[in-house]
Amino acid sequence: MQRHLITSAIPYINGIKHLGNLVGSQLPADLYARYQRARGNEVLFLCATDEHGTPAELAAAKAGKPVAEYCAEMHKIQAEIAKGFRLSFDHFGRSSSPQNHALTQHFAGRLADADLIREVTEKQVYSNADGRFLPDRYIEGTCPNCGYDKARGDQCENCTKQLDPTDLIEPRSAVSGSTDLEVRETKHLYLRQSALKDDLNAWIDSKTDWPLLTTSIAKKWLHDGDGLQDRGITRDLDWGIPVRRGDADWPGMEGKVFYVWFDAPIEYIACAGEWSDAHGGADWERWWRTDKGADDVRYTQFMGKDNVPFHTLSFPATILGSGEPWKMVDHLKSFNYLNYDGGQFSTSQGRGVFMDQALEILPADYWRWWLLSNCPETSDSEFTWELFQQGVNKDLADVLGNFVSRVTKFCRSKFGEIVPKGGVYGDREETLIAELDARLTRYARMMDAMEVRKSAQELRAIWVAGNEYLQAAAPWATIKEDPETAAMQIRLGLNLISFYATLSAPFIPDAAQKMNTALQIEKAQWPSNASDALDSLPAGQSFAVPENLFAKISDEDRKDWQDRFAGGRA
Ligand code: B3M
Ligand code: ZN
Repeated sequence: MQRHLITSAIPYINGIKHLGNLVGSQLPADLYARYQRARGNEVLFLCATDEHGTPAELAAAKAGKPVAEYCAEMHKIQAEIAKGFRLSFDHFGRSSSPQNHALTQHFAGRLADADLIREVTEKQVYSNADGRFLPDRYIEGTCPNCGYDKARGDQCENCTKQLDPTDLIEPRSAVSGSTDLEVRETKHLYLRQSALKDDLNAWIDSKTDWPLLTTSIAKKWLHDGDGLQDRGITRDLDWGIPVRRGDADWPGMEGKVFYVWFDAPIEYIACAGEWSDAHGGADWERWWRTDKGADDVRYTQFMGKDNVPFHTLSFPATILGSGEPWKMVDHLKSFNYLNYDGGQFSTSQGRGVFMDQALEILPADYWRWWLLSNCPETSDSEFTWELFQQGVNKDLADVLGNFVSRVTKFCRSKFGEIVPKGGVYGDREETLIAELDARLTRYARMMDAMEVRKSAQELRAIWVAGNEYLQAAAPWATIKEDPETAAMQIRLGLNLISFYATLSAPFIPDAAQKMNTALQIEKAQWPSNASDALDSLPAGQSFAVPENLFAKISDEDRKDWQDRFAGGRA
């Protein structure tokens, strides 16, 4: 049995996420976690809300609430929506947890002891119009690297370069738009990433099986231009993790907090502690400390491409610099962007479909299937209502749903709600089984490799093979001459439903559950081969015709939704 530690990038607390966020990290991470569990492996799947930084402060101010209260409420809302999408986290934590406070301060202390932190008196942008220091994200301007004119002070969205606000050309306040900015002096801590450059380089070089998207971004920021820069890891904010050196005060750092990107990835570890506290003190160190059993853990991270530099450079620098035996990521799966109807999804502009709205109009499986089978894996991809309607209607309703309904209803009308016996499988069945065997192997290989789209293609092909078999075998015709053979064909069909339920569950868990319930299967086993799997339902076992698994999306619905979402969210 393998052990898999799986984390998804932790979503910001400042609002409900859109479908582009979902498909870039949490959803594929869930697919992988469900698959690994189905293979009988031990899994710890963690996610959390990312609660610090200016986005949280400003969102709370906008909502007219104290920031702690706002975060607690939004965490509950995000957790509820995650459940709605069937995201099967073992724990959905909070980066503001006491565990993360302690661990973040611990790491800072270790880094300081290793002489990897320096104090810098620095100039910071102060907005006279807004009467405050402007956090990095709230300064906009032109990217010095690529010329994009809406680059933020922490990072350019367009070219992914990590920036400092003073790098921006023609900076302005994103709060008020004011250009009346001045630079004032204040003291901050810097993580000396540059001192770790060789270690980071060697570590990244050892990751020969990483996707190109991941390594190319990492290598770019390691070597391009002036290379790896030291990063400021403190901010002048009220809300956040107070700057301390382990358990001790940090003279001169009073009133400052750690930068959100310093403590957010540490929450991956702290979250395991939260999980443990919520589960009767389960041993979390065997997942995270290589000196305490985590050396045989395989750790996979999922995230959008804009998060890659923080996970390939900054966070590894924190871990390597601590000199402690923490588990480091083995595989980093990153995604491009999903676009919305000819433009970008945008939280700030309310453009696109948001997770809560999606669940109001259709159940989770519809979204899970479409998003995963069209995920922005090797390039950006696009959501349009037409494509969504086509994908759902064809794959889920016409192919899978229709198969299940035809087989079970035909059986009920001719043989009753009992698995019929019939004769032994013939040539047509053996040909199908051989095809399914090859596809099963390939499907598992693609799922192991986290090739999401290819896995979806293979699963679809497995559904199609059953449909084609049914069409060719035509039990409704066979039964007139040869009821024995028709019974055998239907027995194969019922077995196929059980096969589909197991293989499809990582993508569409609710539909899989309905299929299993209909067939009275309590605990599905991952099939070791198609031949055994298609001969597993005992003749004579009763079943119940399930309600229709998927309804088609009508043109009328599609148009309604198109209009409803065209205006953006308030
Ligand atoms: N919250 C950004 C994002 O949601 C950030 C990820 C943190 S992962 C440690 O895209
Ligand atoms: Zn840029």
